[in-house]
Amino acid sequence: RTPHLAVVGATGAVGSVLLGLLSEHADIWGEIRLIASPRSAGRKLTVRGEEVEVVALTEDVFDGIDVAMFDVPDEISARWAPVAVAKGAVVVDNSGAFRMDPDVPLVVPEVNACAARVRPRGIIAVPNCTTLSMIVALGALHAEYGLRELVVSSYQAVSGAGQAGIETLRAQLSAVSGTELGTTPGDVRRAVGDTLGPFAAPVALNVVPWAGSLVPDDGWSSEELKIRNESRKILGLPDLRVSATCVRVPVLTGHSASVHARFEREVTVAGAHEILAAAPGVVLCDDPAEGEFPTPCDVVGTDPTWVGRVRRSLDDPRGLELFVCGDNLRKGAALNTVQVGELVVGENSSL
Ligand code: 11C
Repeated sequence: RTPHLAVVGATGAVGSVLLGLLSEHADIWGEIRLIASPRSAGRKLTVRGEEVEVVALTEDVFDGIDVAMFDVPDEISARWAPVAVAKGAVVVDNSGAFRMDPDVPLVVPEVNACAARVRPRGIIAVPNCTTLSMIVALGALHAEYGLRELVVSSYQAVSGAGQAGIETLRAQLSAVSGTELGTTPGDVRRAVGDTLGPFAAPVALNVVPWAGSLVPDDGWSSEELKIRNESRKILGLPDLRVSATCVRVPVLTGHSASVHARFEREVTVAGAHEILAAAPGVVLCDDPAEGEFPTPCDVVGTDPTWVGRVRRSLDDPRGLELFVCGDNLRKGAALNTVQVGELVVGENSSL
């Protein structure tokens, strides 16, 4: 029979992109049930051209559901994903609650689709949007050259922090626009006052070298360790050397990363171009002489990982430098979730 889908967290920033994707993709679903907190119950959202009423999260909402896509905070997923599984659903979870659980595969279909088949807990996890902004391109390069080390600096959009992040940047931009702020120490901070929202410092007219929470581990942030741990798990490289620095920038949507990747074999720019141009889910955009390189404002709303500024490291024939951009709400979250759900349905035998 046609599988039924539940979307848990349908009203959030990622949830609304997810409903848009379900409307654009081939329609493989029977009922699509929209679920959110009791506060949002009763709202009507459009999916596949029809209005659907949002229902509150309770045990009963998973009755008859085959696949449940979760986009909610970690603690909500931790509590409710096992409930959905107990009701017979396969859960595709976009939170951080299960990503590092050895009994939960962490899946990016272009890189490790096979991993989705082995899911002892009935849950498949989707990586963090920052990992997802680069991993499709790196997976393709790894398959050819053998990845050994990553040094990453992220440039993360405010929508990574959800609707609150978007509203914060908009409010701060209003406070600074048309002024001469940004010319003396602290003037922007004073102007935005207590509208820091989810960020550790003003994000308008600024960059903030902090995302996530402090991990009691010599100053690393949770976001930086997610890049390390998730990249290792997705690529099946438990000893991959990874150093990341996560930075928030005044961009609404579209995460970027500057990546130094070191491989087992020697690399060439022409070889890397060939691999990236042929890789599913990747668009090569690399002609700096013509001003062609990816930027978040050009790639927002698109599906692929965009790669440019490909260079061989000057002091290391096994090193590549690249700049990647991707929409953190699409491939970084909703699109990967939908792709994994479609993968599960495609297996049909194990639903
Ligand atoms: C951000 N990447 O940009 C984060 C948001 O573990 O799914 C996603 C956090 C996560 O703030």
